[in-house]
Amino acid sequence: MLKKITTVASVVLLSALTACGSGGGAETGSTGGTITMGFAQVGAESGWRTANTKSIQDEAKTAGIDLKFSDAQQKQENQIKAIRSYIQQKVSVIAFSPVVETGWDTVLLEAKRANIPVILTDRSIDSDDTSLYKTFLGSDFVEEGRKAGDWLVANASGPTNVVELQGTTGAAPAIDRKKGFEEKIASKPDIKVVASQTGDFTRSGGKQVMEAFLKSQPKIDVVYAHNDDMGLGAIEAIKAAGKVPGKDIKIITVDAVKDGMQALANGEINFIVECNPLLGKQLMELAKKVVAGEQVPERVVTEEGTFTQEQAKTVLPQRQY
Ligand code: GYE
Repeated sequence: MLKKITTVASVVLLSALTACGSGGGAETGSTGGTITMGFAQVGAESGWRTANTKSIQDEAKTAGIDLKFSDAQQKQENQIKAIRSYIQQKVSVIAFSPVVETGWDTVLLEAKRANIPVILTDRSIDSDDTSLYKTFLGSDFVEEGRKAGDWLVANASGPTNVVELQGTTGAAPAIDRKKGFEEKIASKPDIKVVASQTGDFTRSGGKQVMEAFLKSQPKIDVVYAHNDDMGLGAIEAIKAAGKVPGKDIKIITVDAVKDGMQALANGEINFIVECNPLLGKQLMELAKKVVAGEQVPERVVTEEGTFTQEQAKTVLPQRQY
């Protein structure tokens, strides 16, 4: 209840700020002047998200783009409200990271009718109408899942029971990371996913679900967590159950944020697939082009790698996030 009130209040506040802001002068759009970007962020659910938000805020400043930023607390209805408020404010461009894949057509059609270009960043949407957005900048999540699966296929010996900690239900990275992983382990019938549940991409969610798995599953060999934070939560649950993470139960995660890399270097995680959150610079470049009416590629894929425990030890001191 409290959360709800805060959210509504912040949306109202957002509109109030708008009313003052629009008197301030800077005209936007392709006619020149300052570009205003409305950014509807998913939330602050993970280390990845924190780094992503910082990158967007820093790079907007560097690019001289006036950023209006909102945090939807992982709720689609909050993101829709924020997008509507950006349309009302007549921003030059709207960018957002859709919390789930479906249910965006109505609000994006409103943006299109208002002639405000939309950029998808980090996560994509599932819609037949690709005219609703100009471009999608972000990772290939299916490929990330495949990399996790490849590592397990190469490193598993004998019957291997896997428990999966899924990301937010309906979110592109949760759907795709599951898919890519399953595709790869299908080649080894010895590897079985014995339980799979969402931990909502949070540390507390990962811990809770892992506690339940440890009680209900007689034999767990591997945890596949769709992000570092859930893997870190699982580590706590494994330790509390008197087992050794990284040894008794192997852990594979996705992201490679600092806390995850630290756990990898310490031997508590076994393998991390990288997902780069530093999308701010490319996003601002795309925004400038889109507002100027220039052509942009439909899809911009982020390049990323993977890390073993040894590699984590080497790169950890230079990690930015
Ligand atoms: O992996 C996870 C975050 O959408 C790629 O969202 C992003 C994911 C990231 O909560 O940590």
